[in-house]
Amino acid sequence: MVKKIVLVGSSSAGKSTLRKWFFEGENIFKLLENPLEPTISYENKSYRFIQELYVFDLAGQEVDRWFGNQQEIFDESEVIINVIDARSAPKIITDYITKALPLQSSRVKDADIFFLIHKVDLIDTFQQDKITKALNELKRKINEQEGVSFKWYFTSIKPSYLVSTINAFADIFKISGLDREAKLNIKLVRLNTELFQTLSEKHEVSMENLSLLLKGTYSKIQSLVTSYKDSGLLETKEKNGVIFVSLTKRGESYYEQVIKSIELLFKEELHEKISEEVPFEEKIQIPSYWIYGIMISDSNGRTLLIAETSDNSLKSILNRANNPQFDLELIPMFLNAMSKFAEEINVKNLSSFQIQGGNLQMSSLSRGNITFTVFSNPEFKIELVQDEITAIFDEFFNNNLKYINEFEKSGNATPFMEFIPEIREKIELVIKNYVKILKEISYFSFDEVKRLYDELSHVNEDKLTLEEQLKIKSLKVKLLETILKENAKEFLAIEEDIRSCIK
Ligand SMILES: Nc1nc2c(ncn2[C@@H]2O[C@H](COP(=O)(O)OP(=O)(O)OP(=O)(O)O)[C@@H](O)[C@H]2O)c(=O)[nH]1
Ligand SMILES: [Mg+2]
Repeated sequence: MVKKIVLVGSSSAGKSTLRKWFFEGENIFKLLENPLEPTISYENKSYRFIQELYVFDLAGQEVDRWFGNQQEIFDESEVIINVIDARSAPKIITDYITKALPLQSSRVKDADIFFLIHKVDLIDTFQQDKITKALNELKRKINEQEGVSFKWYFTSIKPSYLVSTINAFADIFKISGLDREAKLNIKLVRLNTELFQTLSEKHEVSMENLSLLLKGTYSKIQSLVTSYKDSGLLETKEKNGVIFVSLTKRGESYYEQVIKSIELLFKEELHEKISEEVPFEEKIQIPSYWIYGIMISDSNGRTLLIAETSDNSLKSILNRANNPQFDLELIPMFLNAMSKFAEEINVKNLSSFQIQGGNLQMSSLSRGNITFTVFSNPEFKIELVQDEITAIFDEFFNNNLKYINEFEKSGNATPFMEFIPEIREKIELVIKNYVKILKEISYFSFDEVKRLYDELSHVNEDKLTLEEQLKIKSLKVKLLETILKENAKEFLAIEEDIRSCIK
């Protein structure tokens, strides 16, 4: 799925410069010495950066239009990056933010909005402090009045600020889930849990009201409702042309047995919704596994197989609420609803998705109707052993086609039971190998890599051939990708090339 990023802000703030530097690897000295032409209307470019990205770079001269009667330019965007000239008076900056922020609640509910106070190299620390104070004050005020917050960063492409600018982008990519291919936004998890919560409280709600209450787009809510309707958890009724949604009896018990526990899984991210009355047992000993377990399920949300790394390792992490009614077997219905959003995402013909919260990471891989989900520690860098995990799934899938076909008809999961010890063993091997890889790259420091990026940015391109210049550009972009993805393996693959350019 292509993700849309919008760069907006007043004229000459540095949007196009940032875009050229970040996505195209353009030399920072050239960008500073030979300014770009002011953008007219907007430029939209697609970049293959971690994933397929569409970047809309809007003209600053028309900023009133973008926030006025042409707001549709922001539709379907994943990330909106506002670039503000650091030389602006603090009041101008806070006014701008006050004007840009409501876009999120009014137009682009699913987008993350960030503010870059750019060209920080042109102001002194005294001015920086003034801006910081004004922004903190605004943050406090907005949070008090509307319960919303915003993220902002000082940035510059001047060499001495480059590393902190990279860190700002890394943060933006992480928060908005762009740092990984096929990563589902945590907001989708919230949408799921709030859907059940709302229906449980209000019993019957129209589709329009659901979309308003859950602050989600109509099409997203519709797709969720359809998915749970297919599983028999929700039902819809039409009255005078209006569609009303309610929980079925099964849906009610599903809410008690699963959703209430899931709400707590992503505690940090969903914190606004967590009420005090749910006892959250911090005391529960959470085993420190890399992988808690795996689950194989079908597109009807039925479980074929659950393999826990050790007894209750998966159950205890998923049921942190200690919900006595919690049922592990019902988790696949939730996974199934999630995978609906990942259907457009295709990685090597296998659709997959990943959700990462403060407590848990879920990585799924589907083939046909069957989904393989790995539940792991959020720190687990699954990409380091992705091939091995895919191989386990492929082997299971290919060796069991007959049983899988039977399961589709009968729901009989008994034949898969005997594979549990085997899968457990294989997962253990994967973890052993993972630990080995971790050791190998333990000397690895991304701060070191960022310094290398800095060195690469300093390479004097004047004496280089056009081909060599292009190579450096593409290496810079690749290097940024590995930094943002924190992928040491990918970095090691290009390290030699980079060092040869620096020499
Ligand atoms: N000192 C300094 N100058 C910068 C920096 N980033 C960009 N600039 C300069 O700022 C000027 C404007 O940059 P652009 O990228 O064209 O600005 P823009 O936001 O795209 O402007 P519009 O297209 O008119 O909306 C250029 O002269 C850049 O060289 C920075 O970090 N530091
Ligand atoms: Mg521009």
